[in-house]
Amino acid sequence: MADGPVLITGGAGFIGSHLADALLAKGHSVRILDDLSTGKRSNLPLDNPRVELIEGDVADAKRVAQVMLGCSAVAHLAAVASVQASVDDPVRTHQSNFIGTLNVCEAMRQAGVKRVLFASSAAVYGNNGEGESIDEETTKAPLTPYASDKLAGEFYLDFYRRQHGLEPAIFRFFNIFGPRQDPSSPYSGVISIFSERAQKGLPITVFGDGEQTRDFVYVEDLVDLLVQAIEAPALEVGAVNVGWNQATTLKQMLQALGEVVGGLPPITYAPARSGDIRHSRANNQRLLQRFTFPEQTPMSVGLARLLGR
Ligand code: NAD
Ligand code: UD2
Repeated sequence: MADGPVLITGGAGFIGSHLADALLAKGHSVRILDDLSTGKRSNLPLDNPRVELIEGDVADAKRVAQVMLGCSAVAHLAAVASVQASVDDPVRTHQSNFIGTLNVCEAMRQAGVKRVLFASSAAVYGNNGEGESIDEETTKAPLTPYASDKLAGEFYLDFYRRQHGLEPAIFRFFNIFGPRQDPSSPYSGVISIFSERAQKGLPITVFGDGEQTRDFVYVEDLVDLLVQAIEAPALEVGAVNVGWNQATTLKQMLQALGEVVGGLPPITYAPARSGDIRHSRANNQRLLQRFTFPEQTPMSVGLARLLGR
């Protein structure tokens, strides 16, 4: 791998800041481009001389071209990560979630940077494959501007691969959890919401019967895979699901949370959210073939770290 920092767009956010920590631990330098819309300076070890934080918008092509110069690789994570925000304001979120990706591709072409990781999402499958273990060939059915922008970004990265020799590693994340995930919106990740409320003793609302399942991945396990993709001598073509192929019900997750916290606040059950996916689980054969699996962080251990216990 060439010298020069790894550029992490969105590096002040939940996943990006964990990736920064992991790359620093492996001796890399990181340059972070973040508009701090949801990311925070306090997520980053800014006293480390190998960390550079540049405040800026990925939708600003000139800015992206400037920060790209001298970088060895890119992890493109910057996006409005809230699906609901994309539903409420498709035009604004498209700037970050699609134009930002195109700007990264173009800046890489100009600067001769080849390797790029892209944070795509299980949202590209929509409701397809529900109840099955979803593999990467499952028909795509983006139901929201967020999912459409992610899928379009994947196609553009593939165009730049064929046309300009970019080396994209496209990861479709399932449900990631861990410290620094923002619990402040009703549409934040369920584990971040339930953990915060359990810690504060505030009531928890389960939408539906609590038997719906998700394939939860602890953030440091995800980041281990992302570092491998940055460092791999070569990458195979095609997107890769990131999940454990494991279905955990919300009730099981709550039980684990109760054990970590030492009890749970009152739990109420409300009607399921409209359009909610009942079961989501990743077929991870491709991930297993291409990367070395980290040892899985058990849900209870991940929850304990999230709660600082
Ligand atoms: P996050 O909100 O914590 O991180 C996103 C970061 O991008 C923030 O630091 C934010 O300030 C920054 N950002 C947003 N718009 C920007 C812009 N226009 N210019 C520069 N910076 C900008 O969310 P996260 O969960 O860490 O998500 C990281 C990536 O992973 C996103 O691309 C998200 O879509 C994707 N993803 C996350 C999950 C999950 O379970 N958390 C699942 C699927 C995909
Ligand atoms: C995830 C992503 C979403 C999109 C989608 C695609 C997150 C935060 N969301 O949505 O962006 O990619 O996958 O499939 O990663 N719930 C409660 N109580 C609460 C909050 C949530 O019961 O206070 C339920 C919710 O109704 C759902 C489950 O918890 O059944 C998981 O919700 P989520 O928002 O964490 O994630 P998900 O899979 O719906």
